[in-house]
Amino acid sequence: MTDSAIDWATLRADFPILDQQVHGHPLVYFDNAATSQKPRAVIEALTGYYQRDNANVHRGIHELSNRATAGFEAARRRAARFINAVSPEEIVFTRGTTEGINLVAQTWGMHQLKAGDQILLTEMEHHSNLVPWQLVSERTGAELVYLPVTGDEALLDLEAVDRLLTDRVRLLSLVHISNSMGTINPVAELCRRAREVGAITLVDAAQSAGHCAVDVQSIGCDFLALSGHKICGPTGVGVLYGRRGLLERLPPYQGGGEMILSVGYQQTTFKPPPHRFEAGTPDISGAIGLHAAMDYLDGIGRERIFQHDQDLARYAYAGLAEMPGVRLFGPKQERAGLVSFLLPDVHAHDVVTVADQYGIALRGGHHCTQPLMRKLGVESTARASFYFYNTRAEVDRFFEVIRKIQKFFGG
Ligand code: 7TS
Repeated sequence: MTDSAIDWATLRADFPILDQQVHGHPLVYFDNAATSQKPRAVIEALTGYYQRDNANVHRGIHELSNRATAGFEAARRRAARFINAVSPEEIVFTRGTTEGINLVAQTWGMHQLKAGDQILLTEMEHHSNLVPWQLVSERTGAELVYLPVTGDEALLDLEAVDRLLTDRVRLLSLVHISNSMGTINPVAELCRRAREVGAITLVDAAQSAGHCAVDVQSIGCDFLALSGHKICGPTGVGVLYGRRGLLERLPPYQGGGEMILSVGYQQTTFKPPPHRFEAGTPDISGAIGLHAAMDYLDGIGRERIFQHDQDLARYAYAGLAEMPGVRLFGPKQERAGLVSFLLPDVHAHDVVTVADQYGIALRGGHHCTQPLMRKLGVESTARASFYFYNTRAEVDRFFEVIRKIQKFFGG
């Protein structure tokens, strides 16, 4: 299929939710960084599973249980292909990116780190890649160190890497695409540098996995976390990739059924990864829905999705830059599919509230990057985040409404 063969309007029709009016206006959904919408293929995979196959996994010998188990494990193999893991044993199903990072923090972090060690993060991390490490730091005495961000463009200060990435660093954990700024970080290069000092690496792929090609082997990371709901899949399911040799050395995360080989009253032996990390009944339907989402996205091609989203972001950024007094955040050049901005003298929440009255869904706030907002000297920004079902016509509608808001607030 050539680029011109992609009919984005037809793809849009795969998303029933987009065809509705909100407050008397056609819905313009620009809150995709928070969660994406779901195509019919995913909704049907979920209902199909519940209508035909629902049973618990890994325990029954009856037909429905076998089907549920087969569906769940097929989803694991699909997830491995989606991020080019070497084997499905490297795929742990989680609730999402947050749980994936917490799993690494609680298993690897709590057991491996000690006073004198350093954890290297960046100043643009989402709270879910900050707070788990603060908890580990409090318990182990390991120190948190941050790669700085350079002002409103929010690029990583790569010159600081030489200074900060020393052999005291045991872990580099960083975001691939910033949810509040749209920065795309050079994760492969940074993972390579981290390996040179013997550090392990974790990539937060919450904003990248569904928006561009993500290949754990070419990135060269040890761990990578993503959320199903941001990549057209259901809420409540996500993936943690872990390099096999490393997963095998980690202790369990939670204890319970499904993750054991043999249990006595005093002692238990655990299954090998990935099952060692999946205590209790997993989100079976979620994994099956996620399988359908991954098929759907790769049917379009993530490179194409990236081009499309980037085009909308460039268009939106250029349009906002022409408006008087608008403060724009994130890279001027290579940016992912979102824009983060502030109108002069209008609170971001007011922008979002008025836009909603015109059917446009934005997000305003600190976007769970409070320390970064403080560093930039703001409380919040307004954010429009795009996906492949959004159009330039919708961005034009957004411009119209932003002009109205500026007029309304006397800008
Ligand atoms: N990491 C990044 C970069 C994110 O953008 C998010 C969610 C998470 C981690 C956490 O993902 P979860 O699925 O475990 O909650 N980001 C956003 C956002 O930008 N607006 O709402 C949620």
